[in-house]
Amino acid sequence: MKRQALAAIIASVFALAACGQQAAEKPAATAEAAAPATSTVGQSAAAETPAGELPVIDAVVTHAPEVPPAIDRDHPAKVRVKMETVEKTMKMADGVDYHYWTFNGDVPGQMIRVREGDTVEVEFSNHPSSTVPHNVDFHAATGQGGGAEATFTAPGRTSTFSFKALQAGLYIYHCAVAPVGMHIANGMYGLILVEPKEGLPKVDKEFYVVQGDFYTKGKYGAQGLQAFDMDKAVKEQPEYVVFNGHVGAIAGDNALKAKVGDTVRMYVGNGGPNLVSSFHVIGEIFDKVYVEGGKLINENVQSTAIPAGGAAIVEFKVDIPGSYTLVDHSIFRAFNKGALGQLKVEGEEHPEIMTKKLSDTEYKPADVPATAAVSATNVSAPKNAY
Ligand SMILES: [Cu+2]
Repeated sequence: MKRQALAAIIASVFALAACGQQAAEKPAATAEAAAPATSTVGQSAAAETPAGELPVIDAVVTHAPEVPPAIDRDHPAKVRVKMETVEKTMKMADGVDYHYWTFNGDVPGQMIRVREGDTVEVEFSNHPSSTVPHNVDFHAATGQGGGAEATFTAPGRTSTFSFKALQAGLYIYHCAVAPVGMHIANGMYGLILVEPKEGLPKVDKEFYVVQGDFYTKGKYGAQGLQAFDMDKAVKEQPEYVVFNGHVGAIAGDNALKAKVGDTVRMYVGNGGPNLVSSFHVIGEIFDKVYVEGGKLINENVQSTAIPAGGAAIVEFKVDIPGSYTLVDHSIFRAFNKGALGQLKVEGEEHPEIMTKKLSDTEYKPADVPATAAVSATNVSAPKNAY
């Protein structure tokens, strides 16, 4: 279980602001009730609570693969988010280290969850040990650089700025200091979910997964501390393509877990910097995909494209037990560069949906001499079988 920051509501501010807010919000609620289908940000803006009068809360943020809890507010708030950029060496794969640049100490950075209409106040600190300035470009923000200019921060400094989450969706955030590609390639990205005002349907399990491509001097698996290779990055030839920053971050002992009958929702981002993901879960069909993390919902999807600097929300009910493998279906990335994760599902078998192997008998087509037939005893399952 990874760290999870708990929500801390500032009670006095909340209570004071809530009183004033009820009076201020009433006209908006009435207006929306009169025309719910056509209500827009622009139409309701005039009646909204000024940012200075909003209740102030600390964001609940989580390290991957955990997801902050669903928002149960029915009103906007000023949500405070603390971000710290830290440059640190971590394990890329067995025997392979990499000097990552991170938001809040891991790749991806912590997941942030706010409500459509919230004001997000960002306190952005760059650790004194950093070698370069960092910043953050929120794709969820509207305005200059997504906040990149406002948050440009030298080592040992803290910057603050705020933005209003105008549009619901699942959005990438990333560092945008030059050379931008290098900062992203070193792991500086994460996801912010802007929940629609009406919330998202309840599900049983939620997971946070972000794909990224990494460019090391040594080839895949070359041991020791690996330096960033700018030439490979420019050529878009990564040695590693991984989920959640490290080979095996969500596989084996770290696999995601669910039970038969659960509805699973995955918030999937792609930090890039270069590759487009063909995200697929082997043995499952996405019942729903919030295409590109937006409002459009597609159904019965096998693989969904997630562009670099983009995201998607996928949902599916798990019907039978098994180990379901998450891949980038540009499949050499999965089996040769690390883009593999696992969702382990336990529960009752349902052979009416899929059986185990029921038989294994000799096959003798008419055009093959009897002596060439293969017996089951001299064939073994391939090592990479999933
Ligand atoms: Cu940076």
